[in-house]
Amino acid sequence: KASEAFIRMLPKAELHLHLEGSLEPELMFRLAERNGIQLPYGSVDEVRKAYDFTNLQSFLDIYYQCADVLRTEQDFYDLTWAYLEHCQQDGVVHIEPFFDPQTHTDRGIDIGTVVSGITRALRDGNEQLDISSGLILCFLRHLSEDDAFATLDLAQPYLQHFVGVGLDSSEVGNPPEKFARVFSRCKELGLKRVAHAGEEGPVAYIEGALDILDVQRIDHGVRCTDSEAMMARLAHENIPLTVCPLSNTRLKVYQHMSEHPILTLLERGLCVTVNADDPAFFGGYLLTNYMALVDSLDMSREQAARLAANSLTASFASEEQKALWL
Ligand code: ES4
Ligand code: ZN
Repeated sequence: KASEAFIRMLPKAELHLHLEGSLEPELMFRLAERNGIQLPYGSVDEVRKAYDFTNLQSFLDIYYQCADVLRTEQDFYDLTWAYLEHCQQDGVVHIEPFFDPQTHTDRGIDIGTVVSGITRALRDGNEQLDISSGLILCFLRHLSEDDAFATLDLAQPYLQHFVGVGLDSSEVGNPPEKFARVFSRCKELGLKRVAHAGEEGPVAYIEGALDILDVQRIDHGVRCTDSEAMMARLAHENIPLTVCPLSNTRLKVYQHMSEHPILTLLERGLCVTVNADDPAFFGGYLLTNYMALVDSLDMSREQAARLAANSLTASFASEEQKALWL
């Protein structure tokens, strides 16, 4: 079995992390006070008790509500910096975090405020903590494709700050096809593409993300286990899956971690990676996710090392940078 000290020292990338999902209740209260906002919760304990989810939507309802405390450039800086400190603790050397501009622009926050706060922290993280990064702009799939196009227009002045685009929020009923045109435009703009698919949604959504959105990675993708053909395709085409163990158990994709298929997929030759998704809501950062696999699935040192290497391989870092890590 792998130890925490062993996994901490493995160089790792985190490729599936929503910055808004790293908002800890303590910081949420601090920002609410700083911005003169009344929260619907009386204490940090009360907040944590509310984080008892039954599925993805029950989480998203609370997640979007919590994000309302984020108002100023400094708020987005503080949020991102707090996450970077956890990365340093966990031995993370590279991150490709998500942010959801629509969650903020729909509340009247300027996208420049959001991007500036996040990128200033990422720059400090690079200089002071030696953590490299590539930011990913996610479109909310419960909103329309026109809304996504409008968001891309708002983001136009900041495109050089993004390595790619993603697709998140309520999966079932919002298939990848809905965003075919905007993803095609993003490809023309030279952006990489990823999409949440096969978290709660069917294998057909993984297929749509690959064939219609032309994504380089699948976020979650665990429901590929429903299809032998899809597992074979993901292995053969070397499509990385950014798997989030604690997220999957907290959102009841699996009732217990012992049922999680990540190591089975690893042994079948898929490029699976470990990620925290929304650590402030799901009970832990990257190292905690790795340790959950040790505790419930008896993950070996060799498996942990392969998962860590996969995360670097699956990243959008340069081949030169990867050669230095691997
Ligand atoms: C998310 Cl776990 C998950 N799935 C889809 N969208 C999301 N946004 C934040 N966390
Ligand atoms: Zn996610």
